[in-house]
Amino acid sequence: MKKLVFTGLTAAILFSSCSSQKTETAGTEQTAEATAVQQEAQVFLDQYSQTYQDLYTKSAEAEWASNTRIVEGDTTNAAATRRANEAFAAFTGSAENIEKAKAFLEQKDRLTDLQVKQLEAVLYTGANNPQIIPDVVKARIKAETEQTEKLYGFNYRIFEKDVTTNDIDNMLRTEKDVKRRQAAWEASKAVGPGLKEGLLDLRKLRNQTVQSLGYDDYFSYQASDYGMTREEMMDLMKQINEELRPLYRELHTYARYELAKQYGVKEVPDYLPAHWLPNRWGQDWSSMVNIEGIDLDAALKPKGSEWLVQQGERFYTSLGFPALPQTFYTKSSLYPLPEGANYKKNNHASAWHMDLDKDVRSLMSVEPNSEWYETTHHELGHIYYYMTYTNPDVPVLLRAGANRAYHEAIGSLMGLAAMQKPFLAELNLIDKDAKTDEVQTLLKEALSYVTFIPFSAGVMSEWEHDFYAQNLPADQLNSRWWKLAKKYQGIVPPTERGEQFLDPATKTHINDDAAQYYDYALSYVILFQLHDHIARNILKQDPHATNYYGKKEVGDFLRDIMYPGASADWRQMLKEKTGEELSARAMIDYFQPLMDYLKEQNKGRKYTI
Ligand code: X8Z
Ligand code: ZN
Repeated sequence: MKKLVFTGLTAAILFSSCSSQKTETAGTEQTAEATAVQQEAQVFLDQYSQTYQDLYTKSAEAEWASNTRIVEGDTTNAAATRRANEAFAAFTGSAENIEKAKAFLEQKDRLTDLQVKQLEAVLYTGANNPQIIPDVVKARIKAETEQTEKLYGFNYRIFEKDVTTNDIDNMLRTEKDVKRRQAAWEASKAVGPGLKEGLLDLRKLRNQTVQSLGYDDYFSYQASDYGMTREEMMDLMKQINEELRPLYRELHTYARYELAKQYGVKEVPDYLPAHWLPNRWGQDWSSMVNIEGIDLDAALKPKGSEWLVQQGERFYTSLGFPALPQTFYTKSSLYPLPEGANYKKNNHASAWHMDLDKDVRSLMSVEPNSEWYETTHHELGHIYYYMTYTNPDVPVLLRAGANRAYHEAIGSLMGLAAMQKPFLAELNLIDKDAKTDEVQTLLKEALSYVTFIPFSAGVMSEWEHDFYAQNLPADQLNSRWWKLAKKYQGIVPPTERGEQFLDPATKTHINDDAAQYYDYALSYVILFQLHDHIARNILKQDPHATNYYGKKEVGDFLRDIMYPGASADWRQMLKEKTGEELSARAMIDYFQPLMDYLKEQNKGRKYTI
């Protein structure tokens, strides 16, 4: 989750980890004048940061209430959230703050690198809340709160019975009857139409907001956080997609034939029907494969939900990270609501840095199965990132990831590591001596990580790009979605999905984490780079069969990455830590052994994408 990480950066400047080094300037000799400017800038930054932290905390508290307690017809939480977010916007977007930050940045050469980064963060946040157009910002805040409430207040129903999204997901993972699968899939999309008006409204408001401070559109604004234009970001997405395409093509062919067999369908379809796949959006197909000797779902069930969270924490502490603060457990909302509760909560997992200090929380609906096992590791990655960059060397305004993708990568990396056989054996979740099929294991992983790329780098990124940057017409929203799903994922809907539906809006990020889903595609690329380095150079283990457990050197490596937060330059960090530029090389290498197997399996089969 990144909902509440408002800070961001645009420039690539050398990282310096010490906030008190006010005398070091970017290359120029220290003069009395420079010292004076630095002091003045520091006074501004200190004051700004204090108010920022205070208003941020209030906004986070209000959002937390809004996301954990959604009562139909009760607008108390929503109203409080709106007020808190308006106050945050009024401050961060105030003309005075923006002008001051700009003026200081005109004297960049006299400031420290850390000051420059903070001032850029001030401008980045300000651009999302400019008070030269206060009504637009207010309207956006209102529309955002309403959209989230609509999405998470929705009553999902299958065969006239109320169900949760966990129920739908479980059904899509296990149900063999195609008709029932279709009912579950369609039920999951029923929330879309009610979100259409709000989303169109949000597009207009999000674009108008950032345009007033010079960005082309909201997608460009989000990409600028990486120091990239929207064209550069889309080129990068295209490249990642193309690099993984040969493998995806094999997986797609394999899945069509295997699923047709499984569902007893004689004629193998050219494109995968969306309701055949074990995930609402076809982004993760891993539960298609059961590996003999590794039945994680069965092993986790008797352990219970609490165990999953505690085990996640144990993994991190085994690497030398501290225990979670007690308040994490007392203040988080980690499990599904009790049956019959008269309110709802946001059911998509997220992690929150409430006060940009010690109050860290997670919002989940953990059930004891392998999907939540991975998700728990993912969320704790965000939590440990928060805890690690909350240190005296990182000013409040730079308490964010090296970039947003790093924030997503750490926990997903731990999730990957926590699924590997030697690790599972150490936890006694599988029998140490069980002979397991390595190819099947790799296939299962590919069905999670590789299948995700066409969805994230392709469908999601391109749809949002077109939506925000090209003003995709309101009567083409759903048709464009399915055109992209066919092109990138090779997936088609079970029946015609006209414009009365809005299937993209069933994905939470489209509503409340807009125009940044490429973060996840990049995070997968980065996580394989990190994993490759950890396995080969730190652990001296095969990347396919690692055991990070108890390895302090791995913890040290990750801590060094997380410690500076956004005061580090993300490109330089990657180079320094892995010896490589951003590249899908490690990911492709990892899955290379699978290619031969899949080609063999797919011999004589028809390729359609
Ligand atoms: O949204 C998430 C996390 C929260 S930041 C659970 N993820 C993406 C998704 O579910 O679509 C993790 C991987 C992809
Ligand atoms: Zn995340």
